[in-house]
Amino acid sequence: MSSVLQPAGTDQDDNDPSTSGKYRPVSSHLAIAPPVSVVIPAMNEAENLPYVFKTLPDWIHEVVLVDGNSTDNTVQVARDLWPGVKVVEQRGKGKGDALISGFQACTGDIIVMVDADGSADGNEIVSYVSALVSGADFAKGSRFANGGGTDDMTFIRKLGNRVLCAIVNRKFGARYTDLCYGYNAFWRHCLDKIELDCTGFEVETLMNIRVVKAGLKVQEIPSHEYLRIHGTSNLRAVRDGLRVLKVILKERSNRRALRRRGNRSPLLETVRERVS
Ligand SMILES: Nc1nc2c(ncn2[C@@H]2O[C@H](COP(=O)(O)OP(=O)(O)OP(=O)(O)O)[C@@H](O)[C@H]2O)c(=O)[nH]1
Ligand SMILES: [Mg+2]
Repeated sequence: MSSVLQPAGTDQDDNDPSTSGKYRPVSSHLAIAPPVSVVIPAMNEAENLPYVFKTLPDWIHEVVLVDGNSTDNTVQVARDLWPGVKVVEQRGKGKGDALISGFQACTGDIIVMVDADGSADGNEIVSYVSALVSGADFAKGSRFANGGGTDDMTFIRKLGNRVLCAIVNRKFGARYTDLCYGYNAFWRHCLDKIELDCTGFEVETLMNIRVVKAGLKVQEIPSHEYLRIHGTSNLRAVRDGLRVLKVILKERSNRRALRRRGNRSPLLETVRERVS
């Protein structure tokens, strides 16, 4: 049998450090080598964490929980449920700020972002990871792709998401079916290309715009969003919708400015000036 046809994770040369023990089966037909980190932003989610951790696959390399100064026992519950959990105490405020801190603390090659309200099913992580190991840079969850769904969006939020998504598609040449969704995964190297710099719920929109601007390969993954189990949403449709719109307009004007400069980045300009 050719080595190419051998199933990953079996019959490998145990003396070869580049392969031995590296592949882990993640489903009945897939084994992967890259370590997967899961980042969970959590603010007062102690009651929901048991549902979140229950569905996380055991092949995950690490779980990073970013605690937004919770006043309940979110951190203790996380430690009890997942003894190796890495807890990051958030210094700033907002979901965007939490995710940026969480991404920095990750050591995996693949990073998955999962909400802590019980709305995301950890069993879907394998679909995201499959897309990434098959060639995508960014696996973007979508509740409105074929096979996805949501139990947790009001009519107004669906409408807002749809309109904002249409604007992003038109202005940035994307073909997204969902825009403001917190369940996504990507290779760590994407972070260098998208340089996140926002604090609130607009973070997902900013990521979705920047990956398309950076020319990264994006694949949508159908995902089902369940109802938040306990507690109330931290999102406020109008306030956060406006923040999303502001981000879209800002990214659009940055793009225009870049075009006016002939698509030259400031760094490239400096190098050119020095050379000439
Ligand atoms: N660390 C941290 N986590 C936050 C912050 N704001 C929101 N989160 C978390 O981000 C995730 C998403 O927030 P939600 O309030 O569920 O917002 P949403 O999913 O858009 O709204 P729902 O659909 O109503 O649940 C949850 O796990 C929150 O606990 C924050 O400021 N800091
Ligand atoms: Mg939620």
